[in-house]
Amino acid sequence: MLKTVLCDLLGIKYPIIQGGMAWVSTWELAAAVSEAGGLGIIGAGNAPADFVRDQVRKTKERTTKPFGVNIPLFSPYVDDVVGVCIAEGVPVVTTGAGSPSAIIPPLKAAGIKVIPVVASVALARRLERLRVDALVAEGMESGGHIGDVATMPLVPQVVDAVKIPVIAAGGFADGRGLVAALALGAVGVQMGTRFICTTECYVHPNYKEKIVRSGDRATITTGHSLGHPVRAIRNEMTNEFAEMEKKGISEEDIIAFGTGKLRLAVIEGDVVHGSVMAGQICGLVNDIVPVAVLLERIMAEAEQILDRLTLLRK
Ligand code: TUI
Repeated sequence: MLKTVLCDLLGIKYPIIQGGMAWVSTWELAAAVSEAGGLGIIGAGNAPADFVRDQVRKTKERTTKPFGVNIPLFSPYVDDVVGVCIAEGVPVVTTGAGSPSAIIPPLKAAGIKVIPVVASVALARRLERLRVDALVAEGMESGGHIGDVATMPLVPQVVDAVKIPVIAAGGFADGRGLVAALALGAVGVQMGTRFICTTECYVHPNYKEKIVRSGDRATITTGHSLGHPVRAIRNEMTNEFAEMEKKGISEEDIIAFGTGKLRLAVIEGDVVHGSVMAGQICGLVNDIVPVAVLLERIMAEAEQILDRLTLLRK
C-alpha cells in the first residue's frame, strides 16, 4: 500500500487531491473523489457565499470523508466564503491566484487545514512562516490561471525551500506522474484536467470530449498582457483573445470579452467560443471513467512502477 504523510495529514486513503476548479468541481465531483479515497475540492470560483454553502452541505450529505473548498483570491466574496467554510466546519481550504495571507489566521483559528497553491519559491517561503499546513506547488503546465515556472523545476525547489509537505500539481494524470512527483520530494499530487474526464464531473460532455480528443500541443496561454496568464485549449475564443492582446486593445475591452467564457464552455458546452481551460496533460487523458476506477488505476500503476524501480537496484 502506497501511503505518504499527506494521507495522515488529511485523513485520506490515497495521496491524490482533486484541484478546485471554478464552475467545474461542484459537489458531485468533490464528493465522489473524497468518497473514493482522495481529497475532493469544491471550486468556489467567483460564486457568492450562498452557493458555496449549498455546495458544502450537498457534499456533506454525500460523504462523511474529508473534503475541501478552493478559494481563488480574486473572488469578490473571499471573506464571505471564508465565513461559510468556518461555519460549516469545512476540513480543508486551498487557495489560488494570489497570496492568502489575510485569510490564514481566521481559517487556522477555526481548526481548518490551509493548503495554498503557490507558483513560486518566494510565496512558498512567506506562507510557511504563516503556519499553513502544506503547499501545492503548481507548475505552468496546469490549466486555468498559471504562474511561469514549470512543474519539474518548481516542485524540488519548493520542497527544498520549506519544511512543510508539498503537493505537486501541473501535468499529472497517471501513476507515472504520481511516482515522479514523489521522486521530486512531493508527498502527493493534485490533478485537475484528469478529474474533469470522469463520469461524476458535472461539466458539459462537449468539454470532456474536447479534452479527450486533444493532443500534447493543444493548449495555449493568453492573458499575459493583463498579468493573468490562463491556459486553455486553443479554439476560436483563444485565437480572438490572443489577437486582441496583439492589437493592444484596451484591458477593459479584453476583460469584457473574456467574461463568461468559462461558463459558456462548461455549462453550455460551447467549446468553440468558450474557454476550455485544461492543462498540457490533456494529451494523456484518453477516457472518461468513474472517479473510483481512475484512483484505483493510478494507485495500481504507481505501485507497479515502484516495484519495477526497486528491481533496477542491483
Ligand atoms: O488558481 C488557479 N487556477 C485557476 S483560478 C481560475 S478562475 C478564472 N476564471 C476566469 C479567468 C481566469 C481565472 C482558473 N484557474 N491555480 C492556482 C494558482 N495560483 N496558479 C498560480 C497561482 C498563483 C499566482 C500568483 C498563486 C499565488 C500568486 O501570488 C502572487 C503573489 O501575490 O505573490
